[in-house]
Amino acid sequence: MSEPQETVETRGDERVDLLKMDTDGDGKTDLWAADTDGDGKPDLFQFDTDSDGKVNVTMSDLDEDGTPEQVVEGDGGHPPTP
Ligand SMILES: [Ca+2]
Ligand SMILES: [Ca+2]
Ligand SMILES: [Ca+2]
Repeated sequence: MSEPQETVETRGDERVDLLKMDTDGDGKTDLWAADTDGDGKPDLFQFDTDSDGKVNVTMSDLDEDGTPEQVVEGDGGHPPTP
């Protein structure tokens, strides 16, 4: 019943969440900014737009220029750690 999941490329495999935010104040994280290659700069961004705890939009900024190269629906194969 789940739709085929698009995956995004990331710079590395070592996900570290640099930023987690609860933008709507319901107590659940809905914005993640993660560093996947250990250089301390975020390159994976995820948004839970309907606050159900599951990521709706994933963006990967492969060259870290601030503009995401890949944008997919869902978690892009990179579910956030709870
Ligand atoms: Ca929230
Ligand atoms: Ca990085
Ligand atoms: Ca969601």
